[in-house]
Amino acid sequence: MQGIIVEASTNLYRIKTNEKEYVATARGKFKSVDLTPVVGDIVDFSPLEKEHSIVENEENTAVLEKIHERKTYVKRPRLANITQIIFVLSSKHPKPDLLLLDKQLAFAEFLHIRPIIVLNKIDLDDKKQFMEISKIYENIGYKVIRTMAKMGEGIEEIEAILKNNISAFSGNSGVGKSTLINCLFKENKTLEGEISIKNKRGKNTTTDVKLYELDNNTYIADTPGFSTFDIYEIPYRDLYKYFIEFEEYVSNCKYIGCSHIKEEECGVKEGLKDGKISESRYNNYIKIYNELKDREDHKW
Ligand SMILES: Nc1nc2c(ncn2[C@@H]2O[C@H](COP(=O)(O)OP(=O)(O)OP(=O)(O)O)[C@@H](O)[C@H]2O)c(=O)[nH]1
Ligand SMILES: [Mg+2]
Ligand SMILES: [Zn+2]
Repeated sequence: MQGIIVEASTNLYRIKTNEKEYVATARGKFKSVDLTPVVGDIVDFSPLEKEHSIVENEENTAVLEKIHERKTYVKRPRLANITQIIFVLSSKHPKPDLLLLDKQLAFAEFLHIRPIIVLNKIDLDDKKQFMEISKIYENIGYKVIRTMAKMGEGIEEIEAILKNNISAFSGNSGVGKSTLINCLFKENKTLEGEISIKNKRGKNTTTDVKLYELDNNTYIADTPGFSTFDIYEIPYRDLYKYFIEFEEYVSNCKYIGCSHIKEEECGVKEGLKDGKISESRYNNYIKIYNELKDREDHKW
């Protein structure tokens, strides 16, 4: 049988199929191939007869047989096969952190995970600065959704984008991630009264990630957010590749291996001068580049 791991603890995995849930062990064989099952993994498993049950008080137990090839993999928190990261910013209180956003966007591109941007709390933004931010990122081709989570506004659009995906939310504390997720579960008729992410969270003492099923084939990872620590995996010379709008200008650079910072006749800098590349994005590129370079230089 085939299912998806929605929860993992020490050598115990909760697997979900369309019909029911199983609790499975992995036995020793996965250790030998240096492959530990993680939340999000699609797995093959064999259900066990009740009398062979390996877990007390569990109806459906099983043994994990095989992990399917992962489409994506995130180390912190450990998650396989997520297809989207929803980056949540608030227009005000706290103010939008575009450096963090650009860092996380680059990291998502590096991991081949689709980024979606949510600008929340637009009700507090009387100067409508969220319009500027929307424009910067929509021009590049990113999807930007504007919401007022507290009032339940804009939730349908998020719901639509989540469909048939495994998504995780990320963003600074206080931007409204929990408020958004609670709205999503409230509006979902099939889950009414059945699941409360809040209650589940209260009971959950582990820091492990879980997947919550919002709808058929639609999951949300319950995570406090993504660590930007692992962004150091990106070699600084490659960073420009993950600023997706730079690509079409790079071919105009005179020097091979142009860093797009100090060089003359740089296509990216020309794009900036012509107003095709946003100053905020370019400045954050330099900041992140220097951060990555410092880190790499100090490794030795
Ligand atoms: N005015 C306004 N307030 C909002 C909106 N959405 C959320 N809030 C409020 O912002 C505060 C923080 O929201 P949370 O959902 O707890 O934020 P979070 O991102 O989960 O924060 P952490 O769990 O600390 O990471 C709460 O008091 C919410 O009621 C909104 O659209 N407008
Ligand atoms: Mg929260
Ligand atoms: Zn250049």
